[in-house]
Order: sequence, then structure tokens, then C-alpha cells
Amino acid sequence: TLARIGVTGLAVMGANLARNLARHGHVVAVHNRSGSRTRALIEEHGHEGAFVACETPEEFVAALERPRRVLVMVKAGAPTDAVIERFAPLLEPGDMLVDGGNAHFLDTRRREAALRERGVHFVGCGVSGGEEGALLGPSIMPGGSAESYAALGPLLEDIAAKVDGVPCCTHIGPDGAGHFVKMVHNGIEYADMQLIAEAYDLLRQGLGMSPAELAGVFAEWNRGELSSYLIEITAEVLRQVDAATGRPFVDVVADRAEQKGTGRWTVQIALDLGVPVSGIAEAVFARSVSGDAGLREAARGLPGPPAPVAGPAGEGFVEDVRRALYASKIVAYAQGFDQIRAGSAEYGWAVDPGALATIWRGGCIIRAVFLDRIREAYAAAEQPATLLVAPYFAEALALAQRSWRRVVAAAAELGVPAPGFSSALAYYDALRAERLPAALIQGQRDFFGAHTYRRVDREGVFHTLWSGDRTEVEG
Ligand code: NBP
Repeated sequence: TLARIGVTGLAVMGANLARNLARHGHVVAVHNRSGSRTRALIEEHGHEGAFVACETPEEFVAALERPRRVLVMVKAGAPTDAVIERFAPLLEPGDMLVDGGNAHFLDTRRREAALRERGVHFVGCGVSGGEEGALLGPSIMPGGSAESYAALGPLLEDIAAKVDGVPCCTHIGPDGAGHFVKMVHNGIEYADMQLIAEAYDLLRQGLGMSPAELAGVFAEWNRGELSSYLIEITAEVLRQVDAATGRPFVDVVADRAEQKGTGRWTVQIALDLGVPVSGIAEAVFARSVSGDAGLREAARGLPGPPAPVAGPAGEGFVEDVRRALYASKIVAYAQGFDQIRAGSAEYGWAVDPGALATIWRGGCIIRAVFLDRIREAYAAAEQPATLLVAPYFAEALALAQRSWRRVVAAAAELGVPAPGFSSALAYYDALRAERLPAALIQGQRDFFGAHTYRRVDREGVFHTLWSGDRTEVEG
């Protein structure tokens, strides 16, 4: 029998997706550049379902039913182009080439346009959930044509995570839409992780709590509105004790955060789109600061707040930090969803933010109860201009407000860096402000560059003759 789908690229992600497909009863053709991975997969997991092991791309393509579905799971970048070059000539009009790697959406747009000329559907498909998700149910974000989704969707929905019986997979939009939302998903993940890290740091330094005690705090928080995969694993990591030294695991790990690049892409694209994703940007920069050993070494001797600092008070502060974390998280997600809407408008994708929140409820790294609230906000008759003004979130922010301000003030008093918490609060205050100092900036711009300004009381564009008699001219 012919295979329903083929997977090429059998490192951990590809192998686990192939197994997931096979475990769901689909015949799966498998191929890898080096045959050893293919043989290892069949040896170790061949009994889990119906695999067709293929040595060559030609053999692989011949093993697939038509129109062919080829899932590519190789390293993003040049390897993806190499695989497309190798496989595209073997495909026929109507066939589908699906890139499940972490490609940049602009690469996906380029590849989609090139393959469309040959009549081949190129589907840039975001996959989140890591190795375990790939095997047991990821969140899947396919872009590409609606026609390709009709042929691929049922298979992908079959292997995706399910929440309340709803698959965490939906057609996101044409060409690069899937990889774009996967990119922003990762950006939001950066912001969420940074906020959790700040909460930990503030409680540890502010109250002197131990990692083990903090594990308990996060486990408790995971039972409420913050309930999420990231909070859950935070408790697990904080509870871990290093076998070699007996010290808390978190104290023996070097405090330099690494990054692969999707957070940075999110911020770069947000700058191009003019969307203020300050939460994601602060998270990316915080990782950069942590990783700059030379800079940190040089600055280590700079003075902090004069001792003794009046530290925050016990139980009340724990609840303050929880509320500040929730409020800051709302801001970070609101900004991420704003970026998705801006990208969708820029590229004409018509991405449905509510559908996205729905498929992020399970399978992916940012999965959380919270996503249900976002889904509901976008299900309202009138789409909120920002999630901050959707009734549920507006109320949550109002409730958190006093705690949020106390925590940001405490961070400054203690000298504990909390860029995520403070920038989120600054964004909230900027959005709700009656007047912003941008008026002064316009004045400065007009002064040194005759950049002109608008007035609050009259239509038109104005300039003041700053180096002359300082009268105003219209023009
Ligand atoms: P890797 O990203 O480590 O890629 C290894 C695979 O790429 C191997 O199958 C390798 O073949 C193949 N490959 C390379 Br490298 N260059 C190639 C070329 N020129 N031609 C053909 N094949 C080539 O694998 P991974 O960690 O499984 O991730 C796969 C994709 O999924 C990546 O894009 C990744 O960003 C994305 N992703 C990963 C995760 C995760 O948690 N790891 C989550 C979500 C998405 P070989 O065996 O012959 O060297």
C-alpha cells in the first residue's frame, strides 16, 4: 500500500512526528539524508505502526499516494533549501511540501512563491511542543493554501494535542502565516519565561525564600489563574537538587541565558511593523545582558541601594508578586497578539486571533488556562482593540494594579532588575494616559529638524520658526 504521508529528516522532531502519525494508524514513508537514522527508527519503533523505510528521495516519492504529502523536518536555513532543491523536481502539480522546521516566515514566503510556479503547494508549518509534543500531540500552525489544508488538515488534526476534544491545529493563513505565528508564539514564550524568572528573583531576594520554598509557591500558583505549563515546570526546576553538590539545581547552573533566535526575529519584525512588543524585547535583551560576561564583570562593583533596605513584607508580598506576574503576562500576550494582527494586515493573511488562542491551549510551550480567556475575548461580537480592554482582562488588571505598582517599586528599592514587570506597567500607563510627553518630543523634532507637528485644536501641519521670531507657520 502507498503511504498517506512521508517524513524526511528523522532527527528527534521528525522521528517523533513520524511515530505519532504511525501510532494514529497512518502508513508513513520515512527518509533521512543519512540512512542510519532511518534504520534506527525502524529498529527501535518499527513495531509502533506501518512505516515504509526509504533509502533515496526517488524511492520515498514513489512510496507516497497522490497528491503527495511530504513533511520536511530538517535544520532550518540552508538545509531546508537543500532538501527543497532535491525533492521539488520529483514532485508533481498538486503535491504538498510541508516545512515543519523553525523557518523564518520571509524564507517561507520566498519558497512558497517559487514552488507555486511549479504547481507544488509549499506549506510553512509551525510545530510547537518540543520532542514530547511531537510524539504525544503538538500544537500545529500550518500556513499555505486553503487547498493544501483540505488535504493535510485531517492528518495534522489527528496527531495534534486536543483540548476539550478540539484539536490544537488550524489553518492559519496563506504562505508564511504559519511560521509567522510560530515565531510570535516563541516571542511570547520568551516574555512569559522572563516574567516568571523575575517573580522568582524578587521573592528570593526580597523575602529570602529558598528554591524549595519557591517551588511550593509556584506549584500553588499553578492551581489558579496562572495555571500553565511554564509555571508547572518552574516548580519542577526549583525543586530539583544537584546530585553532585547537594545544592539547589538552580544555584549550580551558570546564569547566562542562551537563545536560538526566534525571540530576536519576533522583535526585529515587530520593529519593522511598528508594534511595541516591549515585553518580548525586554526578555530578549535580558538574555543578552545575562550572557555578556565581560560587561557584567566590569560593572560588578557598581553600588546598589544603600543598606539597609526596608524589605517587602512576607505573605502580602507573595500575593503582590503573583498579581504583578499575572498583569505583566496579560500585557505581554496582548502585545504578541497585536503583532499577529499587524502581520496579518501587512501580508493579507486574515489570521483569526481567537482560533490561534484556541490551538495554543494545548501541545505548545505557552499552553495555559489563560489562552481560553483570550479565545473568549476574541469571540466577542466586537473585537477588542487590545486585549487590555477586553472586559475580563481589564478587570484583572484593575484588580492587580496596586500590587503591580508595589512590586515594581520594591524591585527598584531592592535593586533587583525587573525589566519585564516594569516595562509592562509602563506600557499599561502609557496606553491609559490622557496626555503623553510625545508632544514635547514633537517640539524637539520641530526645533532641530523642522519636522513639523500637529495641533490639538486645529487641522493641519505646523512649524515654529525656532531660529527666527518663533512665530508659527502652517505648511
Ligand atoms: P535538527 O534541527 O537537529 O536537524 C537535523 C536533521 O536535519 C537531520 O535529519 C539531518 O540529516 C538534517 N539535515 C541537515 Br542538518 N542538513 C541537511 C541537508 N543539507 N540535507 C538534508 N538533510 C539535512 O533536528 P530537530 O531538532 O529534530 O529539528 C528539526 C526542525 O524542527 C528544526 O527546524 C527545528 O528548529 C524544528 N523544531 C525543533 C523543536 C525541538 O524541540 N527540537 C521544536 C519545534 C521545531 P542527517 O541525519 O543526515 O544529518
